[in-house]
Amino acid sequence: MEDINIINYFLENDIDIPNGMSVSVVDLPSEVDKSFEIEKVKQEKRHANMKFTFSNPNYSGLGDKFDWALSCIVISYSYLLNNQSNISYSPGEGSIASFAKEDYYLPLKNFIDEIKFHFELKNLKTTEFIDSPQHYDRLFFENSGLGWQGKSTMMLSPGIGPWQLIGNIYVEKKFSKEKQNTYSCGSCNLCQISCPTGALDESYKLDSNKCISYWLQSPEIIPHDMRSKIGNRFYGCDECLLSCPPGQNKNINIRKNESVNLIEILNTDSDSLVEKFNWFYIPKRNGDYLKRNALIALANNPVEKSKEIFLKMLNSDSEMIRLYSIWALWKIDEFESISEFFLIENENSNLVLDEYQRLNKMIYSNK
Ligand code: B12
Ligand code: SF4
Ligand code: SF4
Repeated sequence: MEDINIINYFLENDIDIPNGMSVSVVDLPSEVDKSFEIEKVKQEKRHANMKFTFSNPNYSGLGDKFDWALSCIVISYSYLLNNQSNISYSPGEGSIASFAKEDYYLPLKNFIDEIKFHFELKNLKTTEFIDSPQHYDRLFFENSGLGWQGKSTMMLSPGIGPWQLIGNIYVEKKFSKEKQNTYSCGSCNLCQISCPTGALDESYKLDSNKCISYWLQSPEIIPHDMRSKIGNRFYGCDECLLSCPPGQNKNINIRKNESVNLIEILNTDSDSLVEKFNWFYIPKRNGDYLKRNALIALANNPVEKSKEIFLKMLNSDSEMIRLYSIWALWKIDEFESISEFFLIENENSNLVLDEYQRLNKMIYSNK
């Protein structure tokens, strides 16, 4: 019997493909193996010490993970469905990248669960991966015919561009092969020249040490030059996506990004922030990291009340918050007000003291 096409199979089995989802499939075994490439990023230290897929590249990058798997269904979710009017930002507003405006992984997970359930009823094995450290989600995207890898490293599809999240489900069933495509970015390099930090200077290679999206999720101390480049971003960065021509039809009328009131964020307790943004990747599930992001974004896009709130945050129990409050006051030219409200002699954290002394030195060496 001839293998069936995946879309026809879904139709015949009453599996509805929800709006925004694209489905394709690759035949297994595939001989696709990206372990070397992931390991190379690690060797070249472009992974900024992240764990994720870098913890075990030999496994995460391997296409033929399961002896029993005959196909891998690749599903992508184009999350920009509702066109909304564009906004530009007012002082005090921080931006959230479009993929994190709400938990867009949820519809993808739900659809994958439905497919999994269907195969389980037929006693066929399945294993799914969505944003897991165990699996490089872009692995089969090109082979499945859904699109191509752009110079921004994003997987792009015609009419959707980079605005999609990817999941995979390995199944113990064969389908007919999908058509291969020869899409490419051609001579375009708009993502490279619109990246505010130079993280994409080398085509198809991201240097995470320079990526704003990485730093806003990182538990490390954010370098000074990066803090300014973060601008008013509170979570995620969309610059290399917004500039990408194949995604422009999605761009033109969409609300550019979601915004948050940064002062409100700073006045909210850290646990409530983790609850409010529970779909974000937040190091150690500690909401102070979101306050750190808000301090940086507000210092870069201040309102009149910024000074007042930064001074208030100097009394925080968290050394991280005190450190960034000192920087924030320096950034809005209010460094000198620190000594009026804060006894630096009583500071017991060396990290905070170092930050204060470094900025102090910079001010005096510039005078
Ligand atoms: C770690 C991680 C990050 C890191 C590092 C990103 C990166 N590019 O590696 C950080 C925190 C910076 C990040 C940011 C973002 N991420 Co992220 N992230 C991941 C994660 C967990 C692992 C990625 C990984 O393994 N990278 C390893 C390196 C080796 O992969 P790579 O960059 O694709 O490398 C390939 C190319 O360099 C290629 N290559 C090398 N040379 C050449 C030459 C040519 C000619 C060609 C064609 C290719 C090529 O070979 C390599 C292997 O294939 C995945 C989820 C997952 N489990 O897979 C999500 C994932 C990649 N992220 C995703 C998203 C949405 C984002 C953001 C858009 C979020 C945002 N708005 O802030 C940004 C985009 C930044 C960017 N330009 O990539 C989506 C991307 C979907 C898509 N359409 O591609 C994923 C797949 C999550 C998901 N399940 O949907 N992310
Ligand atoms: S997410 Fe932002 S900082 Fe990172 S590569 Fe894209 S444009 Fe550059
Ligand atoms: S902006 Fe241009 S070069 Fe960059 S990923 Fe999109 S099409 Fe490719």
